[in-house]
Amino acid sequence: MRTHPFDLFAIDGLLTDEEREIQRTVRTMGERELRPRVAQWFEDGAIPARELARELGKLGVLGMHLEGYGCAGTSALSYGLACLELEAVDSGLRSLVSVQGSLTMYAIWKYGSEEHKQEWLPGMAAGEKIGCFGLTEPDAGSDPGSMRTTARRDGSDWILNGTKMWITNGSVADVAVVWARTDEGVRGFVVPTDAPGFSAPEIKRKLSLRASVTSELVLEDVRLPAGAVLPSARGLSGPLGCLNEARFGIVFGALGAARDCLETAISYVGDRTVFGRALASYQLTQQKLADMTLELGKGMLLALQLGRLKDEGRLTPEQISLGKLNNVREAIAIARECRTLLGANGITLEYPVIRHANNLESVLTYEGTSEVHTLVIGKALTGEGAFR
Ligand code: TGC
Ligand code: FAD
Repeated sequence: MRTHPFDLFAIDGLLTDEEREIQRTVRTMGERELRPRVAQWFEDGAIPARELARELGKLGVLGMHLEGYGCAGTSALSYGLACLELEAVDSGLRSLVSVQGSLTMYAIWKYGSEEHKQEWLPGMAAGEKIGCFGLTEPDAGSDPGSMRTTARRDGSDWILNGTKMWITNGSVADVAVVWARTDEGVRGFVVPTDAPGFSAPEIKRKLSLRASVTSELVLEDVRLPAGAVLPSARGLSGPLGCLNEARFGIVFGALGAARDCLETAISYVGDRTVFGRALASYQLTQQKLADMTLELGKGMLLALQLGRLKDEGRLTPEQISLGKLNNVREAIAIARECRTLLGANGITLEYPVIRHANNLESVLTYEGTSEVHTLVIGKALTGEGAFR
């Protein structure tokens, strides 16, 4: 008899009926509809983004933790569990959902005018419209405060110029939330992607997150009306407030990828015979499995604690950094260890493990690198900022 790693921690007992039901629904859809297709998307480096967005909209996961405007209004913890199940299939799918719901929709929902909300949120929740979030630039990633994209006034209009880099969903988006430097500090703009002067060339030749669209955003004298600015976001705290939301989803999501690797490895070592016995029967194998189970379970307990704090309105950015740093770091370690257990089979797309491991390289870097989150925690502990 085999016990599932999460059952050793009795994780299910820590969830409400509603949370378990949401998790089960997303898992079932992911396993039935997405998993059979995802290895091919990864191999091709191409996804049917519009079709996928509609399927995810129908599932109700786009902006699911937001209230009103066609959004489901679930708890944050339920959203985290949905991210976990999507990332168990592929980090690229969770990325699509994070960027749509936690970054672009959240920016509009939190900082936008009533017109912005009415215009974009219902269509985005349904997956009829796709959004992207342009913060990073070629020369400003970890340090978004050094961004060069500008927005200047021309009468009552705004004129945007600059380049954003590594933007998820960029070339398939209908709307981009673009952050730019103005005379009043950093402001956010709602940019319809058919605006003259806007283009979004796709970034090719990625070896990670291949089942996800990544693009540049090029803004050449993009003229926007006065109402395009997000009225309630001023300064860097605007975009960083959105990152808190997406990072929270990753705290859970990364564990989905890790769980999938561990489940695959446990099944594999039970079937694989080496030196006349099941690979599962060797002490070295069992030590690997036990160590990975410990890290997966501890990561889940941390995620649940952060989820409860978020639902109580008590979660701080520093706590999100704890979760993002730990859970992504452990997830990638688990993926790599599982890869060893699968031997040569571990390097093919016949199994999900190398795909997850490669994806997690991006997850380690985006939404704040491990180094950035380490420094956030360091600052919280010492009171000393060590970023510059
Ligand atoms: P600093 O001087 O500390 O702060 C500037 C202003 O922002 C406020 N603030 C925050 N507000 C909300 N949430 C947070 N987490 C915040 N952190 C800081 C701060 O209070 C201040 O406000 P005010 O009113 O006084 O002006 O900023 P800094 O320039 O020293 O930078 C701090 C640092 C390095 C932590 C920050 O810049 C950072 O997080 N860098 C990493 C950038 C990043 O994560 N980029 C992600 C881009 S999006 C993406 O990757 C999507 S991937 C696709 C997917 O999600 O699937
Ligand atoms: P850099 O900031 O140049 O960092 C390089 C190295 O230096 C890293 O190891 C970093 O940790 C380290 N470093 C930086 N500062 C310090 C310091 N003070 N002390 C010590 N070490 C330091 N961005 C968006 O805006 N929207 C998106 O939708 C989006 N999607 C993405 C999708 C993918 C697949 C990827 C890979 C990235 C995406 N990003 C997106 C960009 C992502 O957020 C950035 O790549 C990330 O913030 C790091 O920036 P950078 O790549 O410029 O690295």
